[in-house]
Amino acid sequence: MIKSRAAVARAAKQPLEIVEVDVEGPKAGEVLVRIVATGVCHTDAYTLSGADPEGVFPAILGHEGGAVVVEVGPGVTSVQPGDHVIPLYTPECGQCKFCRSGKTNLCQAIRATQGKGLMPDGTTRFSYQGKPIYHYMGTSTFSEYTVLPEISVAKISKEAPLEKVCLLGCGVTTGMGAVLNTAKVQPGSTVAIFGLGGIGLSAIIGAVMAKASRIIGIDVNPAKFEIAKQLGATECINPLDYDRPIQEVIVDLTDGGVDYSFECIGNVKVMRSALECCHKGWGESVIIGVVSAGEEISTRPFQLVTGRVWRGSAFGGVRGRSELPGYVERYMKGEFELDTFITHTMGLNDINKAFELMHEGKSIRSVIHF
Ligand code: NAD
Ligand code: AHE
Ligand code: ZN
Ligand code: ZN
Repeated sequence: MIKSRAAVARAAKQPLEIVEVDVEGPKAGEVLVRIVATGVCHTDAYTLSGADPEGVFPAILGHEGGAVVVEVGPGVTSVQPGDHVIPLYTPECGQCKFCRSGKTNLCQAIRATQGKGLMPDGTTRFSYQGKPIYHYMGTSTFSEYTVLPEISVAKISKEAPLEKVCLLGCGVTTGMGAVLNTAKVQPGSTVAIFGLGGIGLSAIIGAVMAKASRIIGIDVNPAKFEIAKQLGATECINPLDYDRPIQEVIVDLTDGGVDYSFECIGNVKVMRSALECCHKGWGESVIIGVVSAGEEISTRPFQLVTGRVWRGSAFGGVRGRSELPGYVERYMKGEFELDTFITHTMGLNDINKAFELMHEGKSIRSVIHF
């Protein structure tokens, strides 16, 4: 058992509490890692809000980390102490029906226990004053030390700065991957990106890489437009500036609609706009945003009958263990940058500030340094 500084979510809607928790060592097939840095993603705020049907408390949130392996449990062969890893909320076992399908990154080997805040053996490694604390998304990166299944770590180059590439643990990979893997945006395409936070801005980077001809950024917070343009948005629009539905505005701007759209907010009304701004006959809309329990999407089926396609993307369709190290390499070669995303850095004691900045629309990503 070791002590670890951690931000504990005691209950929904309450600020995180910084305490020293107990962490049990890794069991068979598990690894103990030291988190060097972690980003704060909107999904952490979503779960803390109480809207996540899988949200259990008390828990240690966080899923966008950069880490060093400290100890491995029996049977672990693919990593050893000292290795640098990115924790994966989408593991890759390589053996389940999903992994073998070649059609998805959604490995289901440990999905059931992960969704309940437990390790694959049905127990937790965290406790505080003798009472168990739940894991979150299989990662719990808001703790200096955390235990992960071996299939939930991607070994990366030791040269990569963990306090930056932690963002590849969720946000940046999700946005880029949704464009490059899920939608497979073609050169010359027109693209609309709804929501210019960490995910939407990463989708812009993906669209630039895919050589899209027009990249339209949409946000109700115009403070996001400057960074969006810096990263490659060709134009930015604010739905609040118009007195008609934004999908109509985009259809007019693009001679009938865009080839691809991405919803990077988590708003079912915007999901509808994102679908309906797509071009008749072929436009494809990808849902990335995560929505509260009980909410549903709607549109006229005619939208699909007439050729638009609605799909979704988790972790950008990226298979973490086999493909994420390649994203890190591409970053190291300078194919994209991460500095623009890191608008704030802070210590764990100030983690609640990171949530405030996100809700106020003042940050893209806050990175917590341990
Ligand atoms: P964020 O808070 O940084 O950014 C959201 C942006 O949306 C903000 O700029 C905000 O101003 C804008 N916005 C809010 N309401 C809007 C509206 N009605 N119209 C236009 N713009 C609006 O969030 P993020 O970290 O970028 O995450 C975005 C979404 O993606 C969240 O729902 C998050 O849970 C989800 N997410 C999904 C995956 C996945 O794998 N599918 C991964 C990461 C995040
Ligand atoms: N528990 C949530 C699931 C939310 C969700 O869709 N999560 C995304 C990752 S968001 C990262 O910021 C995901 O990967 N989903 C696939 C999965 O298996 O969870 C809910 O709403 O029920
Ligand atoms: Zn995330
Ligand atoms: Zn699998």
